[in-house]
Amino acid sequence: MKNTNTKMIYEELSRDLKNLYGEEATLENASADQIYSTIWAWSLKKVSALEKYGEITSGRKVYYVTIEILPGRLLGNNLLNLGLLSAINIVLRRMRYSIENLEEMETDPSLGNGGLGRLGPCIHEGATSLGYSMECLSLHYHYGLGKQVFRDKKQTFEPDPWDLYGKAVNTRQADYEVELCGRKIRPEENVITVTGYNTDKTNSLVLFDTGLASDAVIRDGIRMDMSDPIPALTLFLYPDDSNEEGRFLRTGQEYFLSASSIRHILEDVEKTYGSIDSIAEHAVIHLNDTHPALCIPEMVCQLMDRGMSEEKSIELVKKLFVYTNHTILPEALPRVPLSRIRAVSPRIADMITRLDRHVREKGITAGPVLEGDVVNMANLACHFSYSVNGVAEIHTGILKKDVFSDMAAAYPDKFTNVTNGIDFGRWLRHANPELAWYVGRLTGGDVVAKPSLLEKLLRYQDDTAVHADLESIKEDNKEALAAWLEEEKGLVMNPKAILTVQAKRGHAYKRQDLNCLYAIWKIQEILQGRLPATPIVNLIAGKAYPTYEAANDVFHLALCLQELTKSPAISPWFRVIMPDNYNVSMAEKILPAADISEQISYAGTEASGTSNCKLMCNGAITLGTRDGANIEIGDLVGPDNIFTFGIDAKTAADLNRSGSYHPYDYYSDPEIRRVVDFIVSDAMRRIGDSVILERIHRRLTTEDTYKCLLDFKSYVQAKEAAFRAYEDKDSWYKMSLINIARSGFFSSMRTAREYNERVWHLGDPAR
Ligand code: 26Q
Repeated sequence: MKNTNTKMIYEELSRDLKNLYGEEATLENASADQIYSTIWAWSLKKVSALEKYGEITSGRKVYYVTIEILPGRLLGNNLLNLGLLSAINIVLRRMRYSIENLEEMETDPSLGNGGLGRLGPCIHEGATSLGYSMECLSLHYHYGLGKQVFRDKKQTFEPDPWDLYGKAVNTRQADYEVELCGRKIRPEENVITVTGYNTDKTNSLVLFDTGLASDAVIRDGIRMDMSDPIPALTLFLYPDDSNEEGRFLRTGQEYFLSASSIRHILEDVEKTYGSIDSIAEHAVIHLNDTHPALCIPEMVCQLMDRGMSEEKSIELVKKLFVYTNHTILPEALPRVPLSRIRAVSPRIADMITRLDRHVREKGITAGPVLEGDVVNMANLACHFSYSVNGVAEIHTGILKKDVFSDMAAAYPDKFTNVTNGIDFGRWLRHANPELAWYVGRLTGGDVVAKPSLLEKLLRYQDDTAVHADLESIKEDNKEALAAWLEEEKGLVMNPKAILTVQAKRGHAYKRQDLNCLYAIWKIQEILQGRLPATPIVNLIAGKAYPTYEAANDVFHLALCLQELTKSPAISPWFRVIMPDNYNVSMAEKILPAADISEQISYAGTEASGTSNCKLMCNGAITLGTRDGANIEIGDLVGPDNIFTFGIDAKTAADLNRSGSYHPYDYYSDPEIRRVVDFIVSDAMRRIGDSVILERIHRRLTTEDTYKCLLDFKSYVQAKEAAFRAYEDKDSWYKMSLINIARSGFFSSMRTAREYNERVWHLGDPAR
């Protein structure tokens, strides 16, 4: 499979180019667009020549059902997996092109928002590389989550089409129909082949579509006429759910995903094995959070349609499902009125009632499925899955001890931790080729195939020449990022500055506002003549739900600070920058350039985090609370190689329970008051929207749900300590090296392997 023969590649591409654009076309005179299309088609030919795991009938297959999926760009990733990336680059350089430039021509589908959406493709990549049969199932949103555009320093969204990607999609009509809101729909299955690293076997990503979406229902931006859910169903991920029509549409999407997935899985098993009689030996259905939990009642109904008794169907379902929880926040543990589900599918609503009864009849009083007329989706998922897991040690602990404590008592063996992982092919080798090449040389092995090899770097931890090399790689990445930000986003970033990065969904618990409070503190320091030794760039990026006012307000504050820090009195020393439309491909540019990884959630709220792992393997040092996977990072690198601050999860939980936190007590502190009041100062009002700024001020001083003011001083201290530490380059790059060296644990191959050993039990890998 590995063909690194550049001459042959050159000849193949020349021939393909002529086939596409006529005999006159040569690689030397072709346009960038023609070369891109030729390479794209050529890479897809190579991919489709590989063998599919799905066709292998030994062992079980895992079907991973998810409402969000962020695959990122395909071209570079596939070429890397095929072992062709370096060779293609050599061929392209001869024609004065680079693969990086061509990759920019590919759209990056926004079929997800954050960690939950990216985790699927990372695990898929790891599983495929390990030889596991795994299929991801999601929806074919035409315009994704939307493209984030800042207008007047406010977040807005536009449709984000991703048709270029269409060339990689095989569309087929399903053989089955699903029934939704009284209509029979024959889904379209849009299939994308997924490659693994260094393997000639592939898996699939299947995106279901109704085939009935209509642009005619789109109003301005991403607003839609949702009176009829069918034409709107697969247009956008997370349509506005601030009214009942929107909530109904979301439930419709969730049911469409669930029903299509179950029918697809049954058909797949039937086709492969001739019947579904021993489905539990062949299939595991992995629910990525509760959005696809309606798969459970749907499966019972489908099994009964095939002649199985209700009792038997329910018992079988309990052997098929696995549920991963990604958040403990009450507002993200959905409680859906049964009447809404009934309007989407009366049959499913009835089945939920029976499933609730089934649990009660077993004498299990923990976690009712039905609470009056409300369906507790997480309880439904817990009762009928044979395994429930959290995504980091602390998170699984909180699930067991707190959120699902009654369930954990009822089913003591059900709960398992599988700490998240990331794909080192994309996040190290592809995003940071210079570092990947360098660590490959020092460790003498393929760190993508075996990330644990990175440990070998530890022997260079005191080698000052290695420190200098790491510094120069980081500088190159900052230069590249600065050039890209200037060209693509019109943002000025000093590549000589320290780069501290908080890149994640906009959410109150993630505390982008705490980061802004630091920025204000720093601005005040600078205005009083206390200048940092090295300039600082404070980068914030991410998307927030359009209707989530508090998160949108904080983004407005960050954008005001971006404006303010353009002032000549501040900009040479400190700048806030906030590029719009953060997505997978932007992350691939930002994360390799970062010095500091901001992971500042309120302790006990961030299930795991995955940007923390991506930043770690790119040599950034974590500045974080004791939360999510930060704790495991801290354990791996030791306290000298991480900057930890703030109260811990236990203290936070006690404080939440006692209700004894009053932000005003902290606001009374003159230093904190000066910082907080700056939000509503004349300087800020001139730049921003006073109504929003006042809202933020009021929230912080009267509610401060995630206790920014409590952690503020400790955050400032830790951040300042990090900046001071940066001044001693040898000790900084020693820390950086130790972080890279210990990051192998967070490989998604390890995650996939643990899922297999503890949860999926797929049997012998197919390779
Ligand atoms: C729920 C109910 C109603 C409407 C929306 C939702 C909803 C939507 C999105 C609930 C959750 C999400 C997304 C959650 C998410 O991205 N969680 C992240 O998952 C990562 C992968 O496990 C973790 O690393 C992050 O810590 C977690 O925040």
